[in-house]
Amino acid sequence: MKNILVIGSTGQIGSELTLELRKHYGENVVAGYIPGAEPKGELAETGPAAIVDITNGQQIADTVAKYRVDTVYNLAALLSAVAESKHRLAWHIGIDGLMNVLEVARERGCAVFTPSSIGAFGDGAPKDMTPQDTICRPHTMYGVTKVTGELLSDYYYTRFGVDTRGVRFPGLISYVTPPGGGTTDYAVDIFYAAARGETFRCPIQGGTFMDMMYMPDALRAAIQLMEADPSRLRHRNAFNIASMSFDPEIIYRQIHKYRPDFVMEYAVDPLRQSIADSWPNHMDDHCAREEWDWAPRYDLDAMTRDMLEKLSARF
Ligand code: AKB
Repeated sequence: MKNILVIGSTGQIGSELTLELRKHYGENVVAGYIPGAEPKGELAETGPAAIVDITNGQQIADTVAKYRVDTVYNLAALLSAVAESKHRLAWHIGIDGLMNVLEVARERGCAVFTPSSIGAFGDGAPKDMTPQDTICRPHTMYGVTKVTGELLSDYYYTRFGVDTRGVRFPGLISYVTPPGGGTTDYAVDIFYAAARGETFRCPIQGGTFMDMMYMPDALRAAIQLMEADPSRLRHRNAFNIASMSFDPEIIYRQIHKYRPDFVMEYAVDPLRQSIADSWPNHMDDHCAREEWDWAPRYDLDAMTRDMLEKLSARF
C-alpha cells in the first residue's frame, strides 16, 4: 500500500484528487495544505492533514519522514492569468517549490507526480494534433514554469533515478472547487451562470479552441499514470492527454440544448485571449494511450449533462 502526500490538497485539483486517492489507498493519504486554506468537510474528516508549504523544503522533508511517504502528488501552482500578474511568485511556487519536492524525493526515494499543462506549448507548436514531442517556447510565465518543471522532473529521473511522472492537463471542468485565475476557467464559469439562470459574459472569443477535460477523467489519469508499469514508459514529463476540444460557441450551444433560455454575450479579456491564442487547439495524446492505456470516459454531452445536474441541485 502506498503512503501518499498531496501538496496543494485544498486547491482545484487537490481537493478532489485527495478524496479519490483515499478511495484507493484509505487513510494513507496526507492532505498537505497552507495556513488559510485548511481542509474542510470530508477532506478534513477522512484522513490526516499537515501544513506543507511547497516553498519550505524542511516542512516537506519532515512530513515525508513522519508519514513514511513514498509518493508525492505536487499540485501547488498559480494558474496562467494570475501568474502573469505575480510572475516571481509563480516561479517561486512552480520551480523553487518543485526543486524542494524533488530534493526530498531524491533523498527519501519517493515517486513524484507533477502536472504540466497545455500552457507548456507556445506559438511555435503545431496547433492541431499538437505532438507529444515538439517545440515548447511559451511566452507566458505559467508556460515557462511548466516547461521548466517538465525538464527538471526529467532531469531528476535520468540523473538520480527519481520516479517522476506527469501529464499536460487540458482545462479542467468540475462542479466541486472552482478554479481561480486560469485561461480555461470560462468553461467552468459558463456552467455556473447557466445553473443560476444568469447571462454569461464570455472572456474568450468565439472560434478559440482549447482542449478541455471533465475532472473525473483527470483524476483517473493522474492515478493511472502513477500506477503504470515503468518498463512501458518511454516518456515521463509530461504526457499529452486529451478528451474534448471546443470553442465558446460549441459549449454554449451544448448547454443551450438543456437550458433554452440561457444567454451568452462576449466581454473578451485581452490577457486571457492572448494566452488562449498561443495554446493548442487539440493535442495528440497517442503516447499516453500506448504507454499507459489512457482513455477518457466523458465526452462533451456526458459532461454537460452531469455538470448541469450537479450544479442545478445546488442553486
Ligand atoms: C489555466 O487555464 O491556467 C489552466 C491550464 C489549462 O493549465 N486551467
